[in-house]
Amino acid sequence: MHEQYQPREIEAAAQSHWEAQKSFEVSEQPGKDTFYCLSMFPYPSGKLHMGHVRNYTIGDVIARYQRMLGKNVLQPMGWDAFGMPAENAAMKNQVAPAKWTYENIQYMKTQLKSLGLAVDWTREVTTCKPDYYRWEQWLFTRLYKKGVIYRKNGTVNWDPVDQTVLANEQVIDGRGWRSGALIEKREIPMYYFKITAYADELLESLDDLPGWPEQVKTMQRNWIGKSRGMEIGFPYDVASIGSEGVMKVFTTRPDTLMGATYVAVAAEHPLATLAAQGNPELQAFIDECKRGGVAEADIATQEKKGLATALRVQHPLTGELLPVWVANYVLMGYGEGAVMAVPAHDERDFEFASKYGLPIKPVVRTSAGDETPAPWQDAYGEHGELINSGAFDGLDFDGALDAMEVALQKKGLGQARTQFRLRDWGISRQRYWGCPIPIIHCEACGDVPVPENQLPVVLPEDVVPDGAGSPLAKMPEFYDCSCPSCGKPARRETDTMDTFVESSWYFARYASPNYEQGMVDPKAANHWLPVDQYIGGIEHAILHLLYARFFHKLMRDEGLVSSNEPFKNLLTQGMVVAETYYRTLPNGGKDWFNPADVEVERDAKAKVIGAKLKSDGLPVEIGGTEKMSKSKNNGVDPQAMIDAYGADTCRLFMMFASPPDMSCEWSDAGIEGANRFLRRVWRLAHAHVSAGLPGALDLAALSDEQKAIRRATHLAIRQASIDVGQHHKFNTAIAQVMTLMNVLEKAPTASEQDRALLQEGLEAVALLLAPITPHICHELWQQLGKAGSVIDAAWPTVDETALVQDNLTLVVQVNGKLRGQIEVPASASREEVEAAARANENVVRFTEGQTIRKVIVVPGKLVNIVAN
Ligand code: ANZ
Ligand code: ZN
Repeated sequence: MHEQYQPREIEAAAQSHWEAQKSFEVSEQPGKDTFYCLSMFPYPSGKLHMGHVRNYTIGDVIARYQRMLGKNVLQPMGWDAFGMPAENAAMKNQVAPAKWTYENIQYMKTQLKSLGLAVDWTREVTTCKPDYYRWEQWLFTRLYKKGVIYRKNGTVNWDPVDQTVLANEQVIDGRGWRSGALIEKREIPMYYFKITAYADELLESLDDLPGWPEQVKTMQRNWIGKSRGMEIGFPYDVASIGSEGVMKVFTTRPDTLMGATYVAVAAEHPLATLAAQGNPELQAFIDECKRGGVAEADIATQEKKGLATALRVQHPLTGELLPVWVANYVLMGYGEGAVMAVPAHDERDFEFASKYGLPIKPVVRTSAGDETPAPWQDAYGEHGELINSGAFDGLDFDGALDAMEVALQKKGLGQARTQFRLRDWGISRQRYWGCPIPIIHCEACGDVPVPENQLPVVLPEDVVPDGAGSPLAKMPEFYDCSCPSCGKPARRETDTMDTFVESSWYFARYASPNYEQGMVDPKAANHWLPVDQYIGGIEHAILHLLYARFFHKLMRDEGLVSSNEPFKNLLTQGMVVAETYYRTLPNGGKDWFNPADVEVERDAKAKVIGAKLKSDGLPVEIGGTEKMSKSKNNGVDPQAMIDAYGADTCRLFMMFASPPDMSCEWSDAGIEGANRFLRRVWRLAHAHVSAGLPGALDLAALSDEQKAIRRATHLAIRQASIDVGQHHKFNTAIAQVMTLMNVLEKAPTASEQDRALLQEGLEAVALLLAPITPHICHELWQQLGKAGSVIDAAWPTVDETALVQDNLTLVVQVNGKLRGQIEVPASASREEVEAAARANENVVRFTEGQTIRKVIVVPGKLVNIVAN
């Protein structure tokens, strides 16, 4: 054993051992408990960042711990390889997205391997490879035939200069991010997954996921947004509209019906189209609305605007004529694309009516009273007793709903309805670097799914996009084809799928990554699924997790998997944050400096009080801790840290800095500390091993002092087992090992018994740290003379007899001041403890000439003597 801790050699040796032994390759083993541990797979952006390192370390610690519990653990890894960054990089560097992506994968794979992850690399999945996306296309064609996927027109952001469709995040202040051109809304045909058909189940089965954070379930519930309400019909006023008909609205507040003072429709609503005929001003407004962004957040915050029309509809109960407005805050894609406006009780309607001088009629008594004077108050939206509502006056919310429903149903103008906020999932992207949609357009036959024997539709990999429209749409060699039904010349779809589709089922493919007869081998999939522990960032709390849950149910309904949910337990890791430093530029902007280039000054309590740039020695401002990001230039490159300290130190630092679900603050001092601790462990082990390994421990012959050491070992095992097993609190588990190390470092080594005790303690240290710092523990285990390697060792168990204490040490205070210690048998009575305390020589000295008024005994801890 080397005297010095040399992480480079140790880590290389452990990794080649695992590789040679195929330690992490797993297969289905009937009868053995399985544990499927999955970290969200990375996008191959180029290199790992600290967030990756944290995510994969957490997953690895859990996987290794479960393996030590005797389970058959699957921990796979792969690449979420399609997506826009590859196209952007391609345009910037004139290299094909495929080449860029595959090179990134190669590099990042070596980085991941250097972390020493217990990953079964034979199961690596790369979503941009045809052997993967072929099955996505296969499922697409099945679902299309079933009607779970359908085509309809959808609204997109259109860049008229680049002649391309932009994603919401590529539209900045209404302009294209590359061209700067004003963005238009366009209607184009798109393919949709009917996720709304699963809305109820997606909502309800959240209740079957006790292993998910409440916060994430709430976010999913809100996103699905089930609201109970009513569909209400407003009959056309034939005089102004020119025909008979009913305008429908969806409302969650039928109780406010008597307060409706106008109705408003979306720009795309048929009544808007009708009103615009011969009304150029209205037509211009409609065009303007259609141009705006399509992101829902924009619509919620944008200024409410509208235009009156000459059209009228009748109030369904009173027959009163209400004006029809076209308003930009009404969405075509939601409810009926029309609202009954109740300005007294709806904030958007209130703002609109105030602006355009429309009547505001309160019909609910709220905690704010019977009136709704400006400005808007949240209380106006409360439920309450009905007023100004004729026959409905005095009813409460539920009573009003029932009464309104009866009254409306009599006229055939109302029906209870549940509405979901969730929309169908539009997956068509007019992009190149994605999975081709397997559809052929034939003039005679329409949309024809590509037959199974013609799959996959392979994406050509040697294309460099130029940013002006989809390259596939300019490649006849791609789109020219013949119709699978009639054989006539036809055109292949050139849109690709949303990259969220690939990440919606990769977890199932890992079970049988090389299976060629289907999307998954049902036997393997059902053996491993559902995932026992899923780990990833909170930024995926909504879309990715919802789509993956949806896909799992789609696959279930195809008979591919038998479970209802893909992820039994979910851990959302906190962010990695670091201090930020900046100088304010003359133009008011900020110039951010990387922490590595800054020297901080600390006061005696290690609090940062100032900072200077290393290069010029002049001060910089301290900007507080923030998520590591390019924009704040506070990222720390994990590779530099691994190169400098080794993977074990980085892993230990990350796991010790905070519990996994909290944010983790990067600090140089922290990583130094982690490294120092590993060197301490090494030093003690080295000293111990150099003296020759001791014989067996003789439990019957332990002195009290020796019993205390053994007790420390087993206390550490007990606490660390609780911390890791029940709460994923790796930080406190590490603290337990540190406490144990303090004891072991001071332990005597004179006798064979002493050294046998130290051996037991060091073995416990190696086992408890093995999931966290696997390389050093691999080496320690061998050096401690253990047979087999530590990854095949079992998690240590507590010897309860070691925890029993014969004697207790109690602190003795006189008037609250520490004056000494006493040693008493663990079985001593209160009286015996008190007597021992009174007899303590310090106590005698400090109470001399005084009267003892009271003796307080805190069992197992202290005795306080009150005297004066
Ligand atoms: C009258 C009313 C009175 C409303 C009131 C609210 C408060 P959730 O809960 O999100 O489903 N709405 C309906 N369709 C709309 C559309 N296409 N675009 C914009 N807004 C629309 O919201 C349902 C409420 O949103 C409905 O209830 C409707 O306004 C509005 F005191 O109707 B309410
Ligand atoms: Zn045809």
